Amino acid sequence: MKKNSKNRASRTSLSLAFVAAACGGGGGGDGSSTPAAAASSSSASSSAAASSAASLSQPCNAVTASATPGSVTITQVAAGLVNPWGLAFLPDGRMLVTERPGRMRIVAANGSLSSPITGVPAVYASGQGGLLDVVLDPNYASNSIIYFAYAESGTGGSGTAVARAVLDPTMLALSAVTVIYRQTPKVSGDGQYGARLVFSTDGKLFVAMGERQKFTPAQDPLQSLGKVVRINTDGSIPPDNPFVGRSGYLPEIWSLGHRNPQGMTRHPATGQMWTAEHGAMGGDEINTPEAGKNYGWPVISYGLNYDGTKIGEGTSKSGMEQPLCYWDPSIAPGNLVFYTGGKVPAWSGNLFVAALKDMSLMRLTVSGTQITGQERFSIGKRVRDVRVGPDGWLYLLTDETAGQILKITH
Ligand SMILES: [Ca+2]
Repeated sequence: MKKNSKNRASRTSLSLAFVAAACGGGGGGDGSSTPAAAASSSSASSSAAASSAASLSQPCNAVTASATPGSVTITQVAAGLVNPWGLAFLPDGRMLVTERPGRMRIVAANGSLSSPITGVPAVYASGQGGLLDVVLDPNYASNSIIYFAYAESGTGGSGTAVARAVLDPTMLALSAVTVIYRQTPKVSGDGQYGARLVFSTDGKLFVAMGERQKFTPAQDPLQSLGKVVRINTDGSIPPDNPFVGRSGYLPEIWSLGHRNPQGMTRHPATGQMWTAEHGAMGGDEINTPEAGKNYGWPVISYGLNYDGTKIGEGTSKSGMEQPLCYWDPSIAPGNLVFYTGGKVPAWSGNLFVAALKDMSLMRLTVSGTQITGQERFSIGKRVRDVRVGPDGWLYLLTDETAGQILKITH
């Protein structure tokens, strides 16, 4: 399968009309359980407000990227995956892929799928829940350890959990499966688990988790809903975490006030984590979560509730961080990654963002922690994950029941 996707440079510049029209109607979120939009978008007014105050954020697509815009080629690498969620490249070039219903498989470079890997724990496969992200240990080549996130049932409902396991040399079985982290508390419903896993340069595991559609727990420092947490690989808490020793705070918390972060990646030069999170109706965000800081949900947001009512107190508040940029209407961001592949020099250091609802791949140009432009590539399928492959090209997972791995070349 091949098709071309033209950029929208000729249509855009700074037009607010483009902001409102390009990405369809309101409604963000992830998956079929997302409520439908009940009122018209607020993009024009919130965008205008943002541009009038330098301290506020701006729409991610306020500027159209100009560096080597143009078409990309989309090639199918593999098919037959059911709602694939997370992709990790193995040292030999094969891919370890999760499917949300609870399976994990090895995908060969030629696209052939292994049988499901045995030993994966029971997952709560409902709504947005199931088997989610997977990542290799930094020393995987010598220890064969992997980590994965999933929705787990338990007292009170369900919640995000993180397990580690050894991938057998046959690549067909997990052993020594150990749950190293559980989001607390478990709650009802099947939405907004997050969850992405990324190692820091010093070997700590960052876990980005959603607020389970419960709103205020994202601000509660005694719950891990709506938080980015930082843990050791055995699940213990690093003593230099920002809230260690502070009464009334879970010691694993790195940052607070997140809604549903389903994208997280490490900046290749600075080592800082960058996240993408779903807003409600509008208000999807890119953030760079810093130790101990509060990212505002549900007190501040650039989106509206699905019934069109205002969320919290507005778009800014003292003591709460602004996103680097936001999307309104929502694109429903999946994962994101910095381009380090070297095949397209003009993409070097650009941030690529998977978009579910918008069925696209966004290329954001970046200067420091400023988003300076956006180019949109239409994929035509819900895009869950984006990674840089060992061959230097981009690889996507499509969030479909007939899900694919796609390769993006330029
Ligand atoms: Ca925020």
